Amino acid sequence: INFRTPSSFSIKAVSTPLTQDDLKKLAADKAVEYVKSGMKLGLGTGSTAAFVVSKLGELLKSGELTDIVGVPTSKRTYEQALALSIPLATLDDVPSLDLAIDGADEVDPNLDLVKGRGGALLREKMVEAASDKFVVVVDDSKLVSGLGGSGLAMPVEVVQFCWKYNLVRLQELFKEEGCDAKLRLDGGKPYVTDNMNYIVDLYFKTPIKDSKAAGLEISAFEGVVEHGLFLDMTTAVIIAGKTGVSVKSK
Ligand code: ABF
Repeated sequence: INFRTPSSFSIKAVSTPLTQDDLKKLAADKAVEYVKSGMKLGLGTGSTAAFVVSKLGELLKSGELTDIVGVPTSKRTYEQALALSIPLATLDDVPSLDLAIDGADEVDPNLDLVKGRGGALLREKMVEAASDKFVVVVDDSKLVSGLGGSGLAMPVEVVQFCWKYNLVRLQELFKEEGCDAKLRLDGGKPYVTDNMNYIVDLYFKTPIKDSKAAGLEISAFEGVVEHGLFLDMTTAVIIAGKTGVSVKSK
């Protein structure tokens, strides 16, 4: 990855204790150093990505960055970027992007990801797949040894029609991993994505054995729109921890 900074470095943490938000902001600020004027950018979703968007807004306002175009990965990010006067487009207008920056829910040693606990997985995957480089910003709580190994959800976006049928099929598919599948709820009602679909969250007792095969099998189900396994997409991961910020790239 040809960034303005070296591919591996660390910054000494300041002596005051850092909150989770401080860590997210550190990772976000580091990622924004990779943005250059004139770039077409994928704008991620989630609390870490929100720090990225807000920094981009600041840099545009101060004139340090000019001429960028952002493609948001959710309605939330669209609203945030619009409020910051970041010029916006969609993949219809700008089908190929220079750089996308987004958060993640899990990062494995191969830099493969689980994403979508924030519900924006479909647009995230479309935008990030259309980008030359994809930089992930996380605090170190997101690092796992195997995907699905955090005990938290691996989301699958499904059409509303017969969602229960797909929920059962997904749970069956991962019997060996001790999978529990649940429809995501929001205030007691099904959570509805920006694309008017539902989300089935998969909870694994053990990490997914072969995530590539799993992704293909999930996608083969009719009515599955997208899944939260983001494989072979990452250019670099910026990780903020109590001892500093580091960058991992393949
Ligand atoms: C998006 O936001 C995701 O794909 C992921 O679900 C989530 C991470 O959020 P946060 O940065 O708030 O932990 O990047």
